[in-house]
Amino acid sequence: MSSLPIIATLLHYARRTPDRPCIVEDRHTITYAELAGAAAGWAARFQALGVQRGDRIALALPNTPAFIAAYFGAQLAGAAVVLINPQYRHTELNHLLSDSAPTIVVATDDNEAILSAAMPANRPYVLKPSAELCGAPITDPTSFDPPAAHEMALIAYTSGTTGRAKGAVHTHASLTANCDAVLNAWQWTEADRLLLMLPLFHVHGLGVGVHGTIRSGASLELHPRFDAEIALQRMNDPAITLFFGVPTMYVRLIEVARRSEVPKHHIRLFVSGSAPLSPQTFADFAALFGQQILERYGMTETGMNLTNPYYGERRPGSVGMPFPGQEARIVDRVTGQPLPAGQIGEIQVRGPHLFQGYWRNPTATAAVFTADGWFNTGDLGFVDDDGYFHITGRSHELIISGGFNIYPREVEEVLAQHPAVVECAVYGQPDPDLGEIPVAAVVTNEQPVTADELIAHCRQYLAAYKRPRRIRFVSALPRNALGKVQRHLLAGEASYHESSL
Ligand code: MCA
Ligand code: AMP
Repeated sequence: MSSLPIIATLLHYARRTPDRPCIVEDRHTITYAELAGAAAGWAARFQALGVQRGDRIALALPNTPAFIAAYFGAQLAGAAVVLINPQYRHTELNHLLSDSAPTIVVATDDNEAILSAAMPANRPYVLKPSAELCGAPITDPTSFDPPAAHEMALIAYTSGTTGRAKGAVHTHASLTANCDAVLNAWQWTEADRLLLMLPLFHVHGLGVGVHGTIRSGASLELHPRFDAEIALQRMNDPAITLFFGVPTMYVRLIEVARRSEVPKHHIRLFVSGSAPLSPQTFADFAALFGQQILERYGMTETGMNLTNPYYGERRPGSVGMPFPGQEARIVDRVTGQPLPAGQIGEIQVRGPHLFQGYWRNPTATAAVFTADGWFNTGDLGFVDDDGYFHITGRSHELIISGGFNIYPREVEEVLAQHPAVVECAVYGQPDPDLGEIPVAAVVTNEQPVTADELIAHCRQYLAAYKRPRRIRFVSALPRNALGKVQRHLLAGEASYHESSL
């Protein structure tokens, strides 16, 4: 099974252990044979709609078994999947659809934003509530040739510093390499069941949660989204052995467990990633749940890069060491030369898990790879004397709120379209629940406008998590001698030119 695509692993288990549970959702259990059959049903449907090898199929679906079946069905038909947050609005959708140019867009019948944004060329396929749990009839998967390892499997969009999202292209080989490193490091076996409450449209939920489950022949319990109370209830089930979350989820689990009670759980591994886990949350969780959270570090372009050990010391505030088969180092940001332990520089990673490049964007791809194959993550950090990596910051202006990424420029462009806004700057402010929240400093003209109106304006054009949680009306933005806005000053000095508006 060494470098087989994940879809081929699914077909393998469907033959070998057809009746083994794969997805548990609500009161339904979907076996390996049923998921593979439904994926084949989707593949047949996509082919009937004219999908060719190498085409793109966009999925804008909520967390349902149909998402997972359509995902593997698209790959079985030879297409690459484009992941779309079903909450995206026109600004985000227009860019994603015109850039990835999918042949088909799959969305639910209530998602008006995507159904109206899809152009005739990317025909919307409307998923209506269907009698089949996985959204397609069970079909014989042996009539399809699984894709080859080098073929394109996934395009996951990740915002660039310019504010325009770029599609990170993964082949089947990079996804499999990623998955095998994770299985090995975290001792994932077919006896495991993952409580999966992360969104499937990001690499965390899909590339780690779903791929890891299928690749190890294990099972997952799928939820529409995270809810701390439901999570605590479900942890009572002895079948559940794994939980993966972003730090906000752990903050909320602690908060609810303190108010109610800590469940008697059988979870052998709690993993945190996508944003920094505070040592306080690590300690509080260990005291309450009797388990140390394993923190790891990943990226859409690379999948998983660094992990604290499964056996051995899980060091709070550290993201651990490279996964098996991968390399990581710290380099000087100017010279690109490796730095000794203790010195802060840029984190670079290398290995078979890396993406192929940005979709139709060789310039952006060239900018992030060195000649000898190292990927510049844009994250800053250092290695301590024991080889544990620590992240200290980012070289770009990303805000991570609840594990969702927000690029200031994208929000600023939308705010600037409001007739009352003269100029604005968006920056991150620490938040005990979400890690960071986006705040906008806004200079307005004489037209009266309230903070609520500006926030509502952003909600109209962008996914809700990107809306500024606070608007500061200021008389001017801090700029350096070159006229560039100094976001760090806004972030550090709450009273900067605060006006009385
Ligand atoms: C929340 N929202 C969602 C979801 N969760 N939209 C779609 N799918 C979801 N699963 C919406 C909310 O409805 C809300 O919109 C808006 O986002 C902001 O929510 P907020 O008030 O901030 O909080 P929340 O709704 O309580 O959600 C907190 C959360 C959520 C549960 C922690 O942020 C979450 O699921 N985060 C996980 C993100 C993730 O998986 N990131 C991985 C990317 P409205 O106000 O309209 O209701 S990084 C990655 O993949 C790399 C590889 C890595 O290292 O992992
Ligand atoms: P994305 O582009 O959505 O894949 O987000 C990747 C970014 O999330 C990384 O570049 C980091 O900045 C951040 N990230 C992921 N895991 C961690 C972690 N454990 N600690 C700190 N930052 C993290």
